[in-house]
Amino acid sequence: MSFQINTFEAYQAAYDKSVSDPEAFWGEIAEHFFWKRKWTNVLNWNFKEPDIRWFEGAKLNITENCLDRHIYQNGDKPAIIWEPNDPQEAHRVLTYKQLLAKVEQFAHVLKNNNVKKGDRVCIYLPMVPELAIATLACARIGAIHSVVFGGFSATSIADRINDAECKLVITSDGGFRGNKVLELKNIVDDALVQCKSVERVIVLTRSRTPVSMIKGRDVWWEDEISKVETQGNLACPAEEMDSEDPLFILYTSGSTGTPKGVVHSTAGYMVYTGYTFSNVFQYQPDEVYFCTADIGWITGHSYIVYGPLSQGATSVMFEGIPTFPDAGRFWDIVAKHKVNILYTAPTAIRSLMAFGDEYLENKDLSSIRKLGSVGEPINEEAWNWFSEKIGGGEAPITDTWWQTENGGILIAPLAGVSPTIPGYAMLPLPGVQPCLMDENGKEIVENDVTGNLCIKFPWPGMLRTTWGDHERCKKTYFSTYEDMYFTGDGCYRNKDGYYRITGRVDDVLNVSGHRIGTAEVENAINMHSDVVESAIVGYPHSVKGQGIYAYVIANHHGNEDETKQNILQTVTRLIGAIAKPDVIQFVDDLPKTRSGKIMRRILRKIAEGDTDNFGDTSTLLDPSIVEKIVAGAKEQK
Ligand code: 6R9
Repeated sequence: MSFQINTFEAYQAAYDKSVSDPEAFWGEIAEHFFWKRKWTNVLNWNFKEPDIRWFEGAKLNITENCLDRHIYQNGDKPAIIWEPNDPQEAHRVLTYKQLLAKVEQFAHVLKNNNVKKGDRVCIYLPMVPELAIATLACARIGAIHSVVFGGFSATSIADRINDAECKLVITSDGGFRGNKVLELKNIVDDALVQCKSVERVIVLTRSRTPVSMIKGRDVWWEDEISKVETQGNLACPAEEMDSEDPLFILYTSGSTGTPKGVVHSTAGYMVYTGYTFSNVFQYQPDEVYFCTADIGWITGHSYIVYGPLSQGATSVMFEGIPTFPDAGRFWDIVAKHKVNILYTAPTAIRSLMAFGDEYLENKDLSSIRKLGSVGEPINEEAWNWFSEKIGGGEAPITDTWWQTENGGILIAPLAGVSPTIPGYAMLPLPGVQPCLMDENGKEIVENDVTGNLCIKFPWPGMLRTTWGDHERCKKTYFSTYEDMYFTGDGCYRNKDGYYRITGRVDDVLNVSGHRIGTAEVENAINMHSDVVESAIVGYPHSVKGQGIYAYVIANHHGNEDETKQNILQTVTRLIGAIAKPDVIQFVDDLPKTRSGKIMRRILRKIAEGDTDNFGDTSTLLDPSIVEKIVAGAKEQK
C-alpha cells in the first residue's frame, strides 16, 4: 500500500480528511516510514510562540528511511545518476547499496574528526555526489548540516559559520561550473580567518586547483576515507534521533538584516518531503527523475536528497549549468539518461527559450512524462513553451509553490491528476490550509480576490525556529497576522478557487529564482568607501524574472564607470555574484518622506519605466528629487 493519490476524487477526499482530522491523516501517512519507535502524539502546536511538534515521542533516523530500508528489495537500483559539468567526463551511478556504503564510510570520517550528535557542520561543495554523501553522513550521526551554496562569497560563508558555530567545514579544492572553476577551498580559507569555532576542514579533490592545507586544521577527504578502510569496521549504525531534533539549518534572505538560519526538524520534514515528492510528481518505481536545482538551496535538499531517496527514486544530479557546452545541455541529459520527470525553474526555461529552438533539434525528448516548475512565478509564454516544446504538448506541468521555510511543496497540481492553468499553482496539497488576508488583517473568504498569502494550520515540513533567535522567527512569520504563518507572498484566487502566486509583497527580490534581500544588497553597497547611501528595488527582467536596480549616492574618486565596477566587486565579495545589481544609477538624493523613510514605491516605478503616475506623493520631503531621478533613469539601460 502506498500513500500516493492517483485520481482527482481521491485528492479531494484526502484533502477533506486532512482538514477535518489532521492527526489521523498524518498519522496514517507516517505509517509508511521506518521508525525505531512510534510517536505518542501526532501534533502539538501553537502559532503564538510558535511551538510546533510533530510525531512527538518517536525515534528515527532519516537515513534509514532514505537508504537502509531500500537495500533489501532495491539495493541495486540507481539512487543517484551523476552527470558531470563536462560531457566528455564519464557519468557516475550510485546504487542504493553503494550510496549507503559511502554514507556510512563518511559518517565514520566525521566521527573520527570529533563530530558528535548536535554539532553543526558547514558543507560548501560543488554539485558532486559527495555533496549528497556528506549531507546524509551528517544526518546518519545526528550532526546538523548547514549547506552553503557554492556561489556565496567568503564573507557570506563566515557569517553562516559563525551564526551556527560550526565545528567542521567540508569543501573541495574547487568546482566546475560551465567554463569557470570555483576556487572553493581558497574561499573557505578567506572565510575562516573570521571563524573561531571551526576545528577541522575536510577537502575533497575535484578540480585539482592548487590549495594550501593548514597543518592541524585541514585534511583530505580521500586520506580520511583510507583511514576508515584500514580501521576495517565499515558499517555505521544510524544514530537514534528524536522526532523534533534539528536535521539541518539553511540560511535564507528576508526583508531585513542578515540571512536567517531556517531550522528543519527530523520526522516532520521526512514525512512531508516523502509524501509530497511521491504525490506531486506521481513518481512510479521505474522512473528517472531530474531536478536541476543545486543542493545548496531548499529545492535540492528536499527534492534531490531527502524526498526522492525516501521514496526509493532514481535521481539525476547535474554538476553544471544549462548553457554549457551549449544551450542544448538539459536536453542531452534528458536523452542520455532517459529522464521521465524534469523539475526546473522558470528562469532556466526563459533563458533556454531565448537561445532558440535550434537547440532542440534532433534531441530525443520522448522519455519525458511529467514536468515541474519552482522558484518564482512562471509566465504564460514560458509555461506554454515548456509544455509544447519539452512536454510535446502532453506532459502535465506541475507549478510548485513553496519556500525554504516550508520544507516542501505547499500549493501545486498533482502531475496528471489535478487540472492546470498556465501560471497557476492551483490547489493546496492535503494538509495545507492557505488563506488570503486583506490589509486590515481580515481573512478574505470570497473568490476572485487578491490578498496576502497565509497558512492557518501547521504542516509537518514547516520550520520550527530560526537558529539562535526564536524571537526573529516569531516576528518574521507569526506576528503579522494572529495565529497564522505569513508567507510574504501576494496571491490571487480565481473564481474557481485556484491559486496564482503573484510575487513577494515585502522587500525580498527573486532574481533567477534566488531570494535576495534588498537590505542585504544595500548594506553591501554601503560598505564601499565612496558610497553615501543606496536603495535597491526589483524590476521586471525578461530572463531573470526580476533584475536588481540600485540607486546610489556616491562621492566619485575617478570616473563613474570605475565606481560602478568597484561597487559590483564589493557586492560580489560580500555576498556573491548572484546579488550583483543589473543597473546602477547614481543620484544626488533619494526620495524620502518627511520622517526620513525612502519611498521605494516611487523608485520601483522609475525602475519599471512607469513614470506617468506616482500616486500620492504628498508625504515627499522634496518632490524635485523625483524629477531628477526620472531624467537620470532615461539614460540607463
Ligand atoms: C522553493 C523556493 C521562496 C519564494 C516564495 C515565492 C517564490 C517559489 C514559486 C514562487 C511563484 C512558484 N516562489 N516557487 N512564486 N510560483 N511556483 O523557491 O524557496 O528560495 O525560499 O523562495 O520564491 O516568492 O516566497 P525559496
